[in-house]
Amino acid sequence: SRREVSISIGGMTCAACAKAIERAIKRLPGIDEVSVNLATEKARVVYNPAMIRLSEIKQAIIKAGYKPLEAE
Ligand code: 9UX
Repeated sequence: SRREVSISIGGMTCAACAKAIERAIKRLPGIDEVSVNLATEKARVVYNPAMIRLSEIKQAIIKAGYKPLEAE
């Protein structure tokens, strides 16, 4: 199955920040699509919930140096 989530992210100040988060998420298992929007401060992620948990995606964002906030 596939799940789409929008995660608000704090701490991005430039386009390279957004690209760094995209790279950090893309290399995780079970990720189908990622796009990070600097203007809205959100990441849209499509993933396979049988392969990865939302909490693991959030951990990758933290590890990259940013702050995942609420997800919907
Ligand atoms: Mo440029 Mo964005 O150093 O943190 S990547 S501001």
